[in-house]
Amino acid sequence: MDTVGSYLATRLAQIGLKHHFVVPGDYNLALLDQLLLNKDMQQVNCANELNCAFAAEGYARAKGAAACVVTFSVGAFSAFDGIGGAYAENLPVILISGSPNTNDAGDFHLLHHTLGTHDFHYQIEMAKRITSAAVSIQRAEDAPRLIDQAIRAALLAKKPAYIEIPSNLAGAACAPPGPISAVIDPEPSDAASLAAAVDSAAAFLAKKLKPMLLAGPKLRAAGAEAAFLALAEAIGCSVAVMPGAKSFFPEQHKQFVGVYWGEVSTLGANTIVDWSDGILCAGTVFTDYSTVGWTAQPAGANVLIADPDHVSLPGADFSRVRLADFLSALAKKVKRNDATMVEYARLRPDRPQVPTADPKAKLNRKEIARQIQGIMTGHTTLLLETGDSWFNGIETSLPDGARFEIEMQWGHIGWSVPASFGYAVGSPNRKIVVMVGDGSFQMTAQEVSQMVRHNLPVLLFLINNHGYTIEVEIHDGPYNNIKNWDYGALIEAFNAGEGHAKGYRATNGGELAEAITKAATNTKGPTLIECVIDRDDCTRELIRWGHQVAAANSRPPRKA
Ligand code: DPX
Ligand code: MG
Repeated sequence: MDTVGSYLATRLAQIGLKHHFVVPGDYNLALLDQLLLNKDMQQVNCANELNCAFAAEGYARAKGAAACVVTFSVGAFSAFDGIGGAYAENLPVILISGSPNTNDAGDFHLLHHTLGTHDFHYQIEMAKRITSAAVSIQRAEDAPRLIDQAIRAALLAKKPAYIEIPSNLAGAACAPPGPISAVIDPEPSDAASLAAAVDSAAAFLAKKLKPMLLAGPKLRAAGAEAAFLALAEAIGCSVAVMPGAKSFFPEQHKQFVGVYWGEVSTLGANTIVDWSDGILCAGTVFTDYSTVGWTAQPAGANVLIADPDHVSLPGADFSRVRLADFLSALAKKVKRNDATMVEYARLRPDRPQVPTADPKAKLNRKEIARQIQGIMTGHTTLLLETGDSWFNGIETSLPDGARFEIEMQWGHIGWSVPASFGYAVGSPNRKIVVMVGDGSFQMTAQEVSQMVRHNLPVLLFLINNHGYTIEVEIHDGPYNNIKNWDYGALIEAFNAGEGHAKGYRATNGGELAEAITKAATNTKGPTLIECVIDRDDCTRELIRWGHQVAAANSRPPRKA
């Protein structure tokens, strides 16, 4: 026989997890013991549950799925924020929470860490809103069915799942796991719907004089990057990506025309999107942010939307069509049409050449971006935190193999610190580079200490512009000022005599270059480089984008 905890551990290992992230608490201690018995997985502690959920979120970006284990209410409520992020960002993070002993409800006990009422159901009710499946195991014999059901739902939907395990059931006996195919095998497309969708899409594209492709953030979750590339090469047309899909199509590919983000696009992507008469949007998500305050949203008769399990085009809709199946089948049916590439050759702006700054001149964000560009390789994963880091980093040209992570849908400042920790645990052979603002860093800074603990050489560029600059551009006030910290000293304080973190402060280009050189030699721990710039040194793109988003946010209410 297995136990509920060992069953869960086996399933997590079988879906490819080599680690799970935890914060202990008395409701989950027996469960953590059971998970530790599984030698295929390591247990990784986090400093708090918000960071734990974000670490798992980052791990899922690297490995395709993740798990985090927290205690009841005091832990789970914090984790919910990161789980909401995983939901928004289409990442299957399994949240596991310890919960009250199964006898307590019937005994009418009041319990610690709860709301102080006899109701212990509120947590699963809350979890249901931010997961694809939420289960509570109240009898050990139900565990195999409920655990399989929750994990499968998460993997299929690429959304989180929630599993609640009472403190007295983690070690209780249950049946051993059956074949893992029951959990991981994908749902096939409906064959007839797929064929009809492909026929309609091929006819749609054939009628267009200037077709092109636009990749969106859900493309990776749908496992459709390779099929998208195949379709792009079959048509030979221009390919733009949304900001949340940067790196989902190789940027060195000759058909890559930039990041499409309305008027703040890179490489003139918007000019070709605006010119095209037939845009196949794969996994796109149009929000106020990604449409630049609703000023740039492809829609109408020229647009075909291919979602992870659905295709819609003018006058037709097809359900149960898996995106990868659709794109691969379509690639075999389309005609070559490179009109958008011919036009793009005329429209293509030169890549902005940023001149090297005088090494003694006051540091500015352009020089920071220029130097970060210089260290990008095919092994780099660049994580951009919410803030002007988005705009500073989005222009980075990614060499083949480089990856890029952004949390644009949830946009929780502070995400990048724990997420880069989780990502580094999941992908120890990649070079992890983070661009994070001072305000964001202050939210989750303590997770750097886990990078120290695990000797992870994450490289953090902390852009100290002395405040919440993006908010300054959207709507300024005294609330956008923050307390300055000595960031380099803080990082080294995490060593406490047993770590290799290094902190540097750069106020000019020369100091930055020197810090980057030193960082390259620190292979046993994180390096943080505080980059000090003026409060109003921000990108033109942030100002334009902030203006449009502010206008969208402040639309007056409609008259009744
Ligand atoms: C807030 C944002 O310093 O970056 O480049 O200076 O803007 P910039 P910082 O990290 O400041 C970030 C700040 C306060 N957003 O400008 S983007 C509101 C916000 C959020 N997430 C959470 N709370 C508030 N995005 C959790
Ligand atoms: Mg700032």
